[in-house]
Amino acid sequence: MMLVAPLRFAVVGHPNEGKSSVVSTLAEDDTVPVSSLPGETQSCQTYPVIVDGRTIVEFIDTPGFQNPRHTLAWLEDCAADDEEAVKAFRAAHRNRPEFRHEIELLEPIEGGAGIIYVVDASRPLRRDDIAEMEILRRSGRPRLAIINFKEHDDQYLAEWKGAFRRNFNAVRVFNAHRATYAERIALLETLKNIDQDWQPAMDQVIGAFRRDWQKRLAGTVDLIIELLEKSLRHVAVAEYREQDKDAAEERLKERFCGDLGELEQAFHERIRRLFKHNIFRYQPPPNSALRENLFSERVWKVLGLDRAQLTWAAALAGGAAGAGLDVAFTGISAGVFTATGALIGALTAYFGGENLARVKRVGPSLFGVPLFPRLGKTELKIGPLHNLQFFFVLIDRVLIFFSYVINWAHGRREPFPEDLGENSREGFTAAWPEEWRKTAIRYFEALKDPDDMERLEKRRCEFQSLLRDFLATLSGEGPP
Ligand SMILES: Nc1nc2c(ncn2[C@@H]2O[C@H](COP(=O)(O)OP(=O)(O)OP(=O)(O)O)[C@@H](O)[C@H]2O)c(=O)[nH]1
Ligand SMILES: [Mg+2]
Repeated sequence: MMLVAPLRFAVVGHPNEGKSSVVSTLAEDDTVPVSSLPGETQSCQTYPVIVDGRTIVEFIDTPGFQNPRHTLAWLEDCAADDEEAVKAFRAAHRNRPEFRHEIELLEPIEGGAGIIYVVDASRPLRRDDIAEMEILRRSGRPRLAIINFKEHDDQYLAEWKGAFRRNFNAVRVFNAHRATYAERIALLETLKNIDQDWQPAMDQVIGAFRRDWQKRLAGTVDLIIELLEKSLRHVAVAEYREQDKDAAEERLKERFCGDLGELEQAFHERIRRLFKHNIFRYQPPPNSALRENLFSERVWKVLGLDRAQLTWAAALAGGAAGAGLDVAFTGISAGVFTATGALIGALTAYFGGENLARVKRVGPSLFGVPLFPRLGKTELKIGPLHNLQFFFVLIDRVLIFFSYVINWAHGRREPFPEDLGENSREGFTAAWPEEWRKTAIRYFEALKDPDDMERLEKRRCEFQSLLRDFLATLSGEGPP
């Protein structure tokens, strides 16, 4: 593969229009400083996109124009050609504080960077904007205008578009807060087409973005599989004295559920980091089932399979598996959750006796008979929670988390304002085609018998490939 130097794009515009937010989203870098106060960015800062240890493209954050009309007036009076005039302007104003931002922002452009001009088109066009566009046109560098709507107000859009047509090679709507992976790729495609010289390099950039994304999807699939298998195998063990039995049982149940909750959190965090969200931890929308404990009643009702599907699943599994599925089904309808909506308190009923068992006594004994029963300890074991609804709830929660992760633009620093509504079905699996649910159930059944490694491997592979396609679809990228 031919290697070319990384392309550089200077993201420029008026103060406070969202330049830094656009850089942050495009470079997937949440360290870029963004602020509601104009003047946050005072000097140029380069943010590279690194794939497999190699910088493939660089986005340069710049300070907003400070004095565009005076700058333009000087350029108009300058005898030199446009590009030379821009150079001369920088040389002549190097020590003038009132042009400090212009000197700074024009530096990467003079150095050959492409231009991405950001405007918030929800406000009217002003004389300063016209001056800024004219200055950029005179620089002679290829230029893309980005319309970053801060408010959903397009009454000035026609006016803006007219001005863009005169001064830019291309225009795109790109929202720094909401841009998805597919929209980032579409923007790169536009950049590729505004200058023929960029095409080979941009093809490499787009190819590297795509491969990197596929790698992250594959990494997510691996993490989901590991989360499911660890959760469905988890057991908790504790020792207790006979006189503390009830309290010890309660503590163990709580610990067991706590362990599973922590395990789930840890895997969600790993997925978050895979998508380069390193600093900001956004809350999911109010009413999201992700805001609630893994074992809350509402989560088990709104996520996973619905009652008809669980009955169907029981029939599908048949025989021995049916018994376990019955628990999932009747468990919920018979009010297995406590008055506070927690599953923890009611775990004994939910599991049946077999999974919450006193397994062995520890302490001195003779032919199996404890010598000092009041002094000896009993070991109590709980788990594994091999329950179909638990399996589907885990899948739904991790898929919901994934869909929030990939739709958090890195430039966005505030939480999601959307309210999902009390009874919204946020989960995905209940809407899966029947064939997919069957594949998932077959994998779940195979997990019960890990000794049959060949069967488990086969079922796991089938489920992995289903997940890979589904994640690709959720992220707007077709299957690889
Ligand atoms: N609602 C909304 N707000 C945005 C969007 N883009 C940026 N903002 C907000 O606008 C403000 C300014 O964003 P920045 O990215 O810091 O703007 P800037 O152009 O870099 O500003 P300076 O560095 O001061 O010139 C911040 O409060 C952002 O959160 C957007 O797409 N939608
Ligand atoms: Mg800024």
